[in-house]
Amino acid sequence: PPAKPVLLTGASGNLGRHLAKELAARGWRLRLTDIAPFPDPLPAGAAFVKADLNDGVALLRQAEGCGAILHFGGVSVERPFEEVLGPNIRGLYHVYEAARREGARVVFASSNHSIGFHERPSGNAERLDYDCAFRPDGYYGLSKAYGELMGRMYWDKHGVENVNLRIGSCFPKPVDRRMLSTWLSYADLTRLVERCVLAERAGHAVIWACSDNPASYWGRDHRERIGWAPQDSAEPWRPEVGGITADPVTERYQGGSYTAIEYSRAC
Ligand code: 15L
Repeated sequence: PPAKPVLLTGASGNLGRHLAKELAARGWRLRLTDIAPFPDPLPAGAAFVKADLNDGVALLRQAEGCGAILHFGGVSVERPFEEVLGPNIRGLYHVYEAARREGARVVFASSNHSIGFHERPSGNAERLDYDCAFRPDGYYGLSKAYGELMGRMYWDKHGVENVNLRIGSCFPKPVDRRMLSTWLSYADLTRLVERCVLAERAGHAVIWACSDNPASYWGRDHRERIGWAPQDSAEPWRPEVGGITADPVTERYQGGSYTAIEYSRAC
Protein backbone atom coordinates (compact mmCIF):
# COMPACT_ATOMS: atom_id res chain seq x y z
CA PRO A 1 0.00 0.00 0.00
CA PRO A 2 1.02 3.65 -0.45
CA ALA A 3 3.05 5.25 2.38
CA LYS A 4 0.54 8.07 2.91
CA PRO A 5 -3.28 8.10 3.12
CA VAL A 6 -5.24 8.54 -0.11
CA LEU A 7 -8.25 10.85 -0.52
CA LEU A 8 -11.12 9.59 -2.70
CA THR A 9 -13.78 12.09 -3.87
CA GLY A 10 -17.05 10.77 -5.24
CA ALA A 11 -16.73 7.86 -2.82
CA SER A 12 -20.49 7.22 -2.78
CA GLY A 13 -20.74 6.89 -6.58
CA ASN A 14 -20.62 3.58 -8.45
CA LEU A 15 -16.90 3.69 -9.16
CA GLY A 16 -16.05 5.31 -5.83
CA ARG A 17 -17.79 2.59 -3.83
CA HIS A 18 -16.02 -0.11 -5.79
CA LEU A 19 -12.60 1.54 -5.39
CA ALA A 20 -13.16 2.17 -1.68
CA LYS A 21 -13.89 -1.50 -1.08
CA GLU A 22 -11.10 -2.89 -3.26
CA LEU A 23 -8.34 -0.50 -2.22
CA ALA A 24 -9.20 -0.83 1.47
CA ALA A 25 -8.98 -4.62 1.06
CA ARG A 26 -5.42 -4.09 -0.22
CA GLY A 27 -4.54 -2.30 3.03
CA TRP A 28 -4.80 1.29 1.75
CA ARG A 29 -5.61 4.01 4.31
CA LEU A 30 -8.50 5.88 2.69
CA ARG A 31 -10.25 9.18 3.33
CA LEU A 32 -13.60 9.06 1.61
CA THR A 33 -15.71 12.07 0.73
CA ASP A 34 -18.93 12.73 -1.18
CA ILE A 35 -21.94 15.06 -1.03
CA ALA A 36 -24.13 11.94 -0.62
CA PRO A 37 -23.80 9.60 2.37
CA PHE A 38 -21.62 6.52 1.90
CA PRO A 39 -24.20 3.77 1.29
CA ASP A 40 -22.11 0.74 2.25
CA PRO A 41 -20.55 -0.39 5.52
CA LEU A 42 -17.34 1.62 5.93
CA PRO A 43 -14.35 -0.49 4.78
CA ALA A 44 -11.58 -1.19 7.31
CA GLY A 45 -9.06 1.64 7.56
CA ALA A 46 -11.37 4.16 5.85
CA ALA A 47 -12.96 7.35 7.21
CA PHE A 48 -15.87 9.17 5.54
CA VAL A 49 -16.57 12.92 5.61
CA LYS A 50 -19.62 14.38 3.84
CA ALA A 51 -18.62 17.49 1.87
CA ASP A 52 -19.44 19.55 -1.22
CA LEU A 53 -16.73 19.99 -3.88
CA ASN A 54 -17.70 23.69 -3.87
CA ASP A 55 -16.20 23.91 -0.37
CA GLY A 56 -12.48 24.51 -0.89
CA VAL A 57 -11.66 24.72 2.82
CA ALA A 58 -13.23 21.31 3.46
CA LEU A 59 -11.13 19.78 0.66
CA LEU A 60 -7.91 21.32 1.99
CA ARG A 61 -8.68 19.83 5.39
CA GLN A 62 -9.49 16.38 4.00
CA ALA A 63 -6.35 16.30 1.86
CA GLU A 64 -4.00 17.10 4.75
CA GLY A 65 -1.20 14.53 4.87
CA CYS A 66 -2.45 12.66 1.76
CA GLY A 67 -0.05 11.46 -0.93
CA ALA A 68 -2.70 11.15 -3.65
CA ILE A 69 -6.18 12.40 -4.47
CA LEU A 70 -8.42 10.13 -6.53
CA HIS A 71 -10.88 12.62 -7.98
CA PHE A 72 -14.03 10.67 -8.91
CA GLY A 73 -16.49 13.28 -7.63
CA GLY A 74 -18.75 15.69 -9.51
CA VAL A 75 -21.55 15.40 -12.04
CA SER A 76 -21.05 12.19 -14.04
CA VAL A 77 -23.46 12.61 -16.95
CA GLU A 78 -24.57 15.40 -19.30
CA ARG A 79 -26.39 18.17 -17.38
CA PRO A 80 -27.18 21.87 -17.95
CA PHE A 81 -24.15 24.17 -17.65
CA GLU A 82 -25.18 25.66 -14.31
CA GLU A 83 -25.33 22.20 -12.71
CA VAL A 84 -21.90 21.23 -14.04
CA LEU A 85 -20.15 24.48 -13.10
CA GLY A 86 -19.85 24.13 -9.31
CA PRO A 87 -18.94 20.47 -8.75
CA ASN A 88 -16.95 19.92 -11.97
CA ILE A 89 -15.17 23.23 -12.60
CA ARG A 90 -14.81 24.97 -9.24
CA GLY A 91 -14.45 21.54 -7.58
CA LEU A 92 -11.46 20.71 -9.81
CA TYR A 93 -9.75 23.91 -8.76
CA HIS A 94 -10.22 22.98 -5.10
CA VAL A 95 -8.79 19.49 -5.73
CA TYR A 96 -5.73 20.87 -7.51
CA GLU A 97 -5.08 23.54 -4.90
CA ALA A 98 -5.22 20.87 -2.18
CA ALA A 99 -2.84 18.67 -4.21
CA ARG A 100 -0.44 21.57 -4.68
CA ARG A 101 -0.35 22.28 -0.96
CA GLU A 102 0.22 18.64 -0.04
CA GLY A 103 2.56 17.76 -2.91
CA ALA A 104 0.01 15.04 -3.73
CA ARG A 105 -0.57 13.28 -7.07
CA VAL A 106 -4.01 13.62 -8.68
CA VAL A 107 -5.76 10.74 -10.41
CA PHE A 108 -8.61 12.30 -12.37
CA ALA A 109 -11.66 10.41 -13.59
CA SER A 110 -11.86 12.08 -16.99
CA SER A 111 -14.11 10.66 -19.67
CA ASN A 112 -14.34 9.68 -23.33
CA HIS A 113 -16.83 12.56 -23.56
CA SER A 114 -13.91 15.03 -23.57
CA ILE A 115 -13.22 13.71 -27.09
CA GLY A 116 -16.72 12.41 -27.90
CA PHE A 117 -17.16 14.21 -31.23
CA HIS A 118 -14.37 12.26 -32.91
CA GLU A 119 -15.94 9.86 -35.39
CA ARG A 120 -15.80 6.15 -34.68
CA PRO A 121 -13.01 4.49 -36.67
CA SER A 122 -13.93 2.05 -39.37
CA GLY A 123 -10.82 -0.05 -38.77
CA ASN A 124 -7.88 -0.46 -36.37
CA ALA A 125 -5.66 1.83 -38.44
CA GLU A 126 -7.56 4.92 -37.40
CA ARG A 127 -7.38 4.50 -33.65
CA LEU A 128 -7.16 7.80 -31.75
CA ASP A 129 -3.99 8.65 -29.80
CA TYR A 130 -3.92 10.46 -26.45
CA ASP A 131 -2.75 13.73 -28.03
CA CYS A 132 -5.76 14.04 -30.34
CA ALA A 133 -7.78 17.27 -30.20
CA PHE A 134 -10.36 17.68 -27.46
CA ARG A 135 -13.81 17.41 -29.02
CA PRO A 136 -16.17 17.55 -26.03
CA ASP A 137 -19.72 16.40 -26.70
CA GLY A 138 -21.49 18.57 -24.08
CA TYR A 139 -21.00 20.60 -20.90
CA TYR A 140 -20.04 17.45 -19.00
CA GLY A 141 -17.37 16.50 -21.58
CA LEU A 142 -16.19 20.10 -21.63
CA SER A 143 -15.65 19.97 -17.85
CA LYS A 144 -13.54 16.82 -18.31
CA ALA A 145 -11.40 18.51 -20.99
CA TYR A 146 -10.99 21.44 -18.61
CA GLY A 147 -9.87 19.05 -15.87
CA GLU A 148 -7.24 17.49 -18.13
CA LEU A 149 -5.97 20.95 -19.07
CA MET A 150 -5.90 21.95 -15.43
CA GLY A 151 -3.67 18.93 -14.83
CA ARG A 152 -1.45 20.06 -17.68
CA MET A 153 -1.14 23.53 -16.13
CA TYR A 154 -0.52 22.37 -12.54
CA TRP A 155 2.22 20.01 -13.78
CA ASP A 156 3.92 22.61 -15.94
CA LYS A 157 3.62 25.40 -13.39
CA HIS A 158 3.76 23.67 -10.00
CA GLY A 159 5.05 20.13 -10.62
CA VAL A 160 1.79 18.57 -9.39
CA GLU A 161 1.74 15.08 -10.94
CA ASN A 162 -1.52 13.87 -12.44
CA VAL A 163 -2.92 10.94 -14.36
CA ASN A 164 -6.02 11.59 -16.44
CA LEU A 165 -8.16 8.53 -17.04
CA ARG A 166 -10.32 8.89 -20.14
CA ILE A 167 -12.79 6.33 -18.91
CA GLY A 168 -14.87 4.66 -21.60
CA SER A 169 -17.85 2.84 -20.02
CA CYS A 170 -17.11 1.35 -16.60
CA PHE A 171 -19.98 -0.99 -15.68
CA PRO A 172 -20.20 -4.56 -14.39
CA LYS A 173 -20.52 -5.77 -18.01
CA PRO A 174 -20.98 -4.29 -21.50
CA VAL A 175 -24.70 -3.80 -22.20
CA ASP A 176 -24.80 -2.28 -25.68
CA ARG A 177 -22.86 -2.47 -28.89
CA ARG A 178 -20.82 0.69 -28.34
CA MET A 179 -19.48 -0.79 -25.11
CA LEU A 180 -17.75 -3.53 -27.11
CA SER A 181 -15.36 -0.67 -27.89
CA THR A 182 -15.55 1.47 -24.74
CA TRP A 183 -16.04 -0.98 -21.85
CA LEU A 184 -13.70 -0.91 -18.85
CA SER A 185 -14.08 -3.75 -16.36
CA TYR A 186 -14.14 -2.96 -12.64
CA ALA A 187 -11.08 -5.17 -12.17
CA ASP A 188 -9.10 -3.31 -14.86
CA LEU A 189 -10.13 0.01 -13.27
CA THR A 190 -8.89 -1.10 -9.84
CA ARG A 191 -5.53 -2.25 -11.22
CA LEU A 192 -5.23 1.00 -13.19
CA VAL A 193 -5.86 3.22 -10.16
CA GLU A 194 -3.38 1.16 -8.14
CA ARG A 195 -0.67 1.74 -10.73
CA CYS A 196 -1.53 5.46 -11.00
CA VAL A 197 -0.76 5.88 -7.29
CA LEU A 198 2.13 3.41 -6.91
CA ALA A 199 4.07 4.27 -10.11
CA GLU A 200 7.41 5.93 -9.38
CA ARG A 201 6.81 8.74 -11.84
CA ALA A 202 3.66 10.06 -13.45
CA GLY A 203 4.30 13.62 -14.68
CA HIS A 204 1.22 14.62 -16.64
CA ALA A 205 -0.21 11.42 -18.09
CA VAL A 206 -3.27 10.55 -20.18
CA ILE A 207 -4.65 7.02 -20.26
CA TRP A 208 -7.40 5.52 -22.44
CA ALA A 209 -9.23 3.72 -19.66
CA CYS A 210 -10.87 0.80 -21.44
CA SER A 211 -10.28 -2.94 -21.25
CA ASP A 212 -8.34 -4.89 -23.88
CA ASN A 213 -11.24 -4.68 -26.35
CA PRO A 214 -10.45 -5.75 -29.94
CA ALA A 215 -13.04 -3.16 -31.09
CA SER A 216 -11.50 -0.26 -29.11
CA TYR A 217 -11.43 3.20 -30.72
CA TRP A 218 -8.21 4.15 -28.93
CA GLY A 219 -4.47 3.77 -29.44
CA ARG A 220 -1.33 5.25 -27.87
CA ASP A 221 -1.22 6.72 -24.35
CA HIS A 222 1.07 6.77 -21.27
CA ARG A 223 0.26 3.29 -19.86
CA GLU A 224 3.88 2.12 -20.06
CA ARG A 225 5.02 5.00 -17.88
CA ILE A 226 2.74 3.89 -15.05
CA GLY A 227 3.07 0.15 -15.73
CA TRP A 228 -0.52 -0.79 -16.57
CA ALA A 229 -2.07 -3.07 -19.17
CA PRO A 230 -5.74 -4.11 -19.17
CA GLN A 231 -6.48 -7.82 -18.73
CA ASP A 232 -10.20 -8.09 -19.53
CA SER A 233 -12.10 -7.80 -22.83
CA ALA A 234 -15.65 -6.88 -23.84
CA GLU A 235 -15.61 -9.31 -26.78
CA PRO A 236 -17.13 -12.35 -24.99
CA TRP A 237 -20.36 -10.34 -24.54
CA ARG A 238 -20.77 -9.66 -28.29
CA PRO A 239 -23.59 -12.20 -28.76
CA GLU A 240 -25.59 -10.60 -25.91
CA VAL A 241 -25.35 -6.87 -26.55
CA GLY A 242 -27.75 -6.34 -29.44
CA GLY A 243 -27.49 -4.25 -32.60
CA ILE A 244 -26.93 -0.62 -33.50
CA THR A 245 -29.36 2.10 -32.42
CA ALA A 246 -31.73 3.92 -34.79
CA ASP A 247 -30.00 7.28 -34.33
CA PRO A 248 -27.36 8.26 -36.94
CA VAL A 249 -25.67 10.89 -34.74
CA THR A 250 -25.30 8.44 -31.84
CA GLU A 251 -23.82 5.84 -34.19
CA ARG A 252 -21.40 8.20 -35.93
CA TYR A 253 -19.47 9.56 -32.97
CA GLN A 254 -17.42 7.99 -30.18
CA GLY A 255 -19.43 9.72 -27.44
CA GLY A 256 -22.55 7.88 -28.61
CA SER A 257 -25.88 9.10 -27.21
CA TYR A 258 -24.24 12.09 -25.45
CA THR A 259 -23.43 13.62 -28.84
CA ALA A 260 -27.11 13.47 -29.82
CA ILE A 261 -28.38 15.34 -26.72
CA GLU A 262 -29.80 18.65 -28.02
CA TYR A 263 -27.87 18.17 -31.29
CA SER A 264 -29.05 20.93 -33.60
CA ARG A 265 -26.50 21.09 -36.39
CA ALA A 266 -28.13 21.11 -39.79
CA CYS A 267 -26.34 18.37 -41.74
C1 15L B 1 -19.42 8.69 -18.78
O1 15L B 1 -18.60 9.60 -18.71
C2 15L B 1 -20.45 8.49 -17.73
O2 15L B 1 -20.01 8.87 -16.44
C3 15L B 1 -21.00 7.08 -17.72
O3 15L B 1 -22.21 7.06 -16.96
C4 15L B 1 -21.24 6.53 -19.13
O4 15L B 1 -22.27 7.26 -19.76
C5 15L B 1 -19.96 6.64 -19.93
O5 15L B 1 -19.45 7.94 -19.92
C6 15L B 1 -20.09 6.18 -21.38
O6 15L B 1 -19.74 6.93 -22.29
O7 15L B 1 -20.54 5.05 -21.59
